[in-house]
Amino acid sequence: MSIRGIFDDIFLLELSIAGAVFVVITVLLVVFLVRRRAGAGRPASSRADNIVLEVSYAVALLGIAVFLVVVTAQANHRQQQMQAQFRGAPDVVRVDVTAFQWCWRFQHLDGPASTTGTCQEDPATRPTLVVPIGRPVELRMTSHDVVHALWIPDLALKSDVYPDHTNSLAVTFDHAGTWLGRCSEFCGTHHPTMDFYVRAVPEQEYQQYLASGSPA
Ligand SMILES: [Cu+2]
Repeated sequence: MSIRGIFDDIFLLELSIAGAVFVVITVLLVVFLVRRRAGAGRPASSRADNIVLEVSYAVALLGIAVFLVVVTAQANHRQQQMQAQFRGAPDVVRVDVTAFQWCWRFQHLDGPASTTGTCQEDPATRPTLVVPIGRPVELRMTSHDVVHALWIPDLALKSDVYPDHTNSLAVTFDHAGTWLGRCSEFCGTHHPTMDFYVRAVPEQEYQQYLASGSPA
């Protein structure tokens, strides 16, 4: 199970519950509308309350809310455990990530490789974080100025990035690919262009990158 997998499971569960609530409410609404129209002309019920029905409804809602809180906390705990395991792995790849107005710098602790760029306008000048496939990668993130947030939408990874503080995200890339990363915290004029790439490559290519300092 990956971090993305845990996220997908919880999202699907919550979507299913939301969908079921929508269907139940819609069906009840239609049923009562049809019944009311069929009985048009009859006086409306003078009954002011229905304690059993109202209490049952409140208990059902409370039950759903408690269930969602518990399963979400459990999923969060599983993610934290997975991240702790990645951070403690002997072959973990550590990268210092610095956010600044308005781009990113990635400094590999395994070697001299450091990547930055100009995020604005031209995609060719965006920085690319190169990581190996199959090894845990820990991103240790801080900001040079204001609050930013690192977000890789396709991998369901997101973390705030603060000045004078280091946040950590750990993840394993199990296949080769390139993903778009963004800043998801409004941080000033060029916030919308603060994009970067993450590229997962085989170990040998990663070692070449570390030695040369530039993506092959
Ligand atoms: Cu931003």
